[in-house]
Amino acid sequence: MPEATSSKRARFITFEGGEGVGKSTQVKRLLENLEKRNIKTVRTREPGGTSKAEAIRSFILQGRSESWGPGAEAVLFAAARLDHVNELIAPNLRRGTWVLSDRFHDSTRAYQGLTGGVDDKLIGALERLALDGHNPDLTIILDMDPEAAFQRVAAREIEEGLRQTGDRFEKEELDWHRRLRQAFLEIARANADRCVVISAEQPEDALEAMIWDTVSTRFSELSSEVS
Ligand code: T5A
Repeated sequence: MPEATSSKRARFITFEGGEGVGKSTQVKRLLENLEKRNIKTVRTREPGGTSKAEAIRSFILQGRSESWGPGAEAVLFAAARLDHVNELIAPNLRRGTWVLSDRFHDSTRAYQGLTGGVDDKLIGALERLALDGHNPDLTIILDMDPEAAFQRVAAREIEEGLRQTGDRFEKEELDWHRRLRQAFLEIARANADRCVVISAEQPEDALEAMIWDTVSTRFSELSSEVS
């Protein structure tokens, strides 16, 4: 990452993992914990974070790129990321604001690469292009059985009146998500200095405490901040 030698420099933390493991919930909680300690922090997400990247998000999540295949989708995610890095992540870090991102480049490697079959060379090239040296300082991978995570998402959707039953996921889909889980674990093994895997199968408060412990241990400057 450009500049960045002082122990007081702003940090870039990403959250990764499968669907419904609790990333958004914990990104919000970490933001609150940092702000309580007077650490200026922004929270963002991928795909998204800027107006151009949010437009790409809508296009992809509406299923409009599905027939293009995982290679073209990897390129779209990278295009969104390039704007996100240039317009939001890099400027905030430069001005000393910590950045928490709900998903980042590991999602492309896990979904489109390791699970979707896109060639590692293309994934690597897209990472170099979009990140331009802005690697996360820490990546928290929330890990849990996808079946249990689907139950959480189904419960939320029932609560929001979006669905009536909890049996949305077919076995084939579940197998795909099991492979996705292994992909994130493989990324963690290959990037052991950057990634920390935490079990997401625990109550929100306990998970929050474990994440805070991980972050404050990793960044010793936090222990000198007023709580
Ligand atoms: N994608 C993305 C790619 O394919 N390639 C890429 O490069 C990128 C960047 C994004 C989609 O795009 C794909 C991946 C995704 O398919 P999204 O809507 O952002 O779409 O999808 P998710 O990231 O999966 O978002 P979710 O909101 O579904 O999951 P979260 O954020 O992990 O979970 P969260 O915090 O919203 O919690 C889900 C529910 O569980 C409850 C919450 O209250 C909520 O109801 N919950 C808990 N319940 C019990 N115990 C806990 N500890 C809980 N924590 C949360």
